[in-house]
Amino acid sequence: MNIQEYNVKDQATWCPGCGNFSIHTALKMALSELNISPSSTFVAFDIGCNGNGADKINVYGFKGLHGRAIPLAVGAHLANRQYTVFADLGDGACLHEGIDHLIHAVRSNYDITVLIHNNQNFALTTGQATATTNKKKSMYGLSDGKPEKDINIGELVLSLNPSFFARGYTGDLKGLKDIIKEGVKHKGCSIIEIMQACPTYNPECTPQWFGKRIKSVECTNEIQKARSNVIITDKSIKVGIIYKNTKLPTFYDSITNRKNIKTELVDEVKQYNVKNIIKLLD
Ligand SMILES: Cc1ncc(C[n+]2csc(CCOP(=O)(O)OP(=O)(O)O)c2C)c(N)n1
Ligand SMILES: [Mg+2]
Repeated sequence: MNIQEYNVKDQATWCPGCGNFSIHTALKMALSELNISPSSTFVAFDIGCNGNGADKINVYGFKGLHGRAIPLAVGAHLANRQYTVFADLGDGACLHEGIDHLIHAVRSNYDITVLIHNNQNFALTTGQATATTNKKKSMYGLSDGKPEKDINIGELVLSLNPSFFARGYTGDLKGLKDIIKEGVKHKGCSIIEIMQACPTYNPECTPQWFGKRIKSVECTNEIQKARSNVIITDKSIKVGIIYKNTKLPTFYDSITNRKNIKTELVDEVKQYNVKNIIKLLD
């Protein structure tokens, strides 16, 4: 599939140097190389700078409320599993407004790919602290830094016995594209944390800053090993397919009453004429 197929006429409005350009390009490259057409792809977008890309890629999409990209993606996929389904959201949406959805998506092992744009702040609302912001960093409304502790996305996800966790970096387009491809191919809930450059609200983390810390790591199926690999220190941020367990059944495959049924749920929806019910309510 030609990559041009996923392009739209409108140009994105992100700041120069924003990692969202890289994430969109990596997603298009991954879909193109996997030969998945725009009309077979569904992306649930969130609110934020990431979500402002909702109409900047030619796929089926839905932009929901803040923190709700994951349940939208889950619903779309359970209704029609022939689509390749993504949830695309920011660190704020994922760890604050919608953290419950991340937890349930992992424990349910829905067969979707979750792209978490981790720019370490609530960017669209001009740089408030999130659970991934460096604790000492002065942020909008919190000049002395945030009072709360951090959340490491990898540690959280690995504590839930996931089937796939990866971490990519927007400065490594090819690496990110390869990770997204593996996430799509994996049967189960693929959580991909993307370390995202944000030159406007996180200018300290320059490409040089990331360059010194980003280190690639081999995939493991040993959870303890993966747990040590997701730890972020001042010297290292490990990227790659960090953990994969191909033995866990997906949510749909665990539903006994759907066994051997060839139709999709969307094919089974009946049309009802509600006119008479509405009349009764008059
Ligand atoms: C329920 C709810 N809370 C807060 C907001 C305000 N809001 C809009 S965008 C945004 C920041 C989004 O941050 P993040 O999810 O990290 O995405 P980014 O802009 O960094 O890509 C916030 C707090 C909202 N729209 N809805
Ligand atoms: Mg953010």
